[in-house]
Amino acid sequence: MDENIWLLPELDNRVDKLASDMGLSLETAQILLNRDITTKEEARKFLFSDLSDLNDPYQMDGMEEAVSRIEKAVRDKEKILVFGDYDVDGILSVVVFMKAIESLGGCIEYFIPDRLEDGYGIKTKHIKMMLERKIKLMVSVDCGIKAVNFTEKAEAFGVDVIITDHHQPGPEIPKAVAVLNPALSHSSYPDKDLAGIGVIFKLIQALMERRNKGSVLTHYLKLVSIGTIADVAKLRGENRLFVRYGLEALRDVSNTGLKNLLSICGLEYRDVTAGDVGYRIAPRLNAAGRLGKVGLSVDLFRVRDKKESEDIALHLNELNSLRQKAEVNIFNQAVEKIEKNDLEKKYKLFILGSKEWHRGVIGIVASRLKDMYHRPVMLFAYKNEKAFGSGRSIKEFSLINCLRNSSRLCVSFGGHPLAVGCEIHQSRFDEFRKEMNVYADSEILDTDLKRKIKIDVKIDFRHITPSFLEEIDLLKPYGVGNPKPIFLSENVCIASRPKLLKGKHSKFMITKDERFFEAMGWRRKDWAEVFEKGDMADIVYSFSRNEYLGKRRLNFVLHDIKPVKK
Ligand SMILES: [Mn+2]
Repeated sequence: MDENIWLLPELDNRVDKLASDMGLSLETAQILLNRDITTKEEARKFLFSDLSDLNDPYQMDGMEEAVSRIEKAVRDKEKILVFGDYDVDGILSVVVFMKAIESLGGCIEYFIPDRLEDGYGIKTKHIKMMLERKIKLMVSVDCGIKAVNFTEKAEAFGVDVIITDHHQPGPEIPKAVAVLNPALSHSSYPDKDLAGIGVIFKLIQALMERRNKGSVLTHYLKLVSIGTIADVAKLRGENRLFVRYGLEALRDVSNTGLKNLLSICGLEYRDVTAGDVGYRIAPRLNAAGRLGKVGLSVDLFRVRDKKESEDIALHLNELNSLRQKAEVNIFNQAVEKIEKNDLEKKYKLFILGSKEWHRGVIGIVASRLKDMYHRPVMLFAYKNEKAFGSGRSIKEFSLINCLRNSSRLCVSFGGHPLAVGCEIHQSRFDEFRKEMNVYADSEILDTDLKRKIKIDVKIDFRHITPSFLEEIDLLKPYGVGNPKPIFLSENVCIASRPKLLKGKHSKFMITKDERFFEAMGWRRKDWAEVFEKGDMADIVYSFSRNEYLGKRRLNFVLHDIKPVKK
């Protein structure tokens, strides 16, 4: 059994005050403090804010200019082009902006670059396409903050440009009609974490409120919530509002495409969670872009015909299955290489490659392998004497610094500490791998390779009451920046013989203080083999509440279990 490290924070000395100020349990107060919510006002906002707490869109620099220019274009029937990106954030930004402009009576078309042919972002070559399409105003979504040359040229050709983006700017900002980006250093906008679709939503909010159409905004939040989650934006501040109200609104969907999308994801008849968006919805929308058919994902929401929309949804599902199959293949081949060669004992960084692997999929697999082995992983797809790599790292190790150290061996490279991409000549691959491994060996400590579990708070079974569960529900939606709370309970008793489910999961009945709970150890059959009835243990777990025969039941999802010596 591999040993995880349990991290339990000291009980915060502000916990009593926050609990009594808010009328909350000490455990919930500690969970809030762990998320840097320290005052009564912050707690009130986090737990109880509603759509009236959305920021004024005009707090974002450039909003006034952007709104006036768009209103002019709508009035004069000028052709607007929305320029997007091939990921979910970019695709849905295009969809919501087109919908908004059309509802105002404007003319709008879209362009999304091809992932493999064009790559990310706006390039000067795109001017030709815009002139051919007789565009008068271009609005970028989820990209464009570095399109300095493009903007200058476009304006010279008589095309006005509005940039909306959330990526970090370069040294120079494009001289556009307006640049909307909360990440700009001089921006006074209170929320820096908006996804691309959050920024375009603020623009839509400004346009609608000016026409007293603010009531339509909740409809937009459905797609805004999906884009925000898919872009792994922090679910705090305004993003938390988007997601809370957006996911709620998904209970009542009228758009045919969105309905069909939920249906192929198996989400028609239940509440959608952030996890569902990440694991079910986003992969299907992304699948089209990965395989060079990004337009399908836009069409899904735009076609009126029921049958046509159904066909598109099925097609997306198929593309996603293809992608999944490719992913499983690569994953299995990689695991085989790792196990057969005993790489876990030899390397702290895994670098593997094959000419059979698809460039568009290796990143996802690298991420899964990183989670499984808890160490950085780089996978390469060989093609035409070149090796295209995609890597993912654990937070203890900066993969981009490692790559920088070997940059002379790369044709190109980029990324950040946790995720990188690069291209190298295959002839230099062995040298590259050797050098990267030497660097990783010297930088990664043995404790870095241990998985750490961040526990929120210790809890007695006696404190798990219906009113406590209601309090905990106020913390939803969970996701990036607001993880599901993790509890520790000590000296609990395993009440009956653990069961093995489907040969791979463990199921426990656990008791203390005359309370009984069912606890699941997913994919941990070893636990059912190790523990016996009557054993004492410390458990680390989160809650899972499901509806069963009309009754809500509470289960535990076990993250770890350690025996207590009698
Ligand atoms: Mn984005």
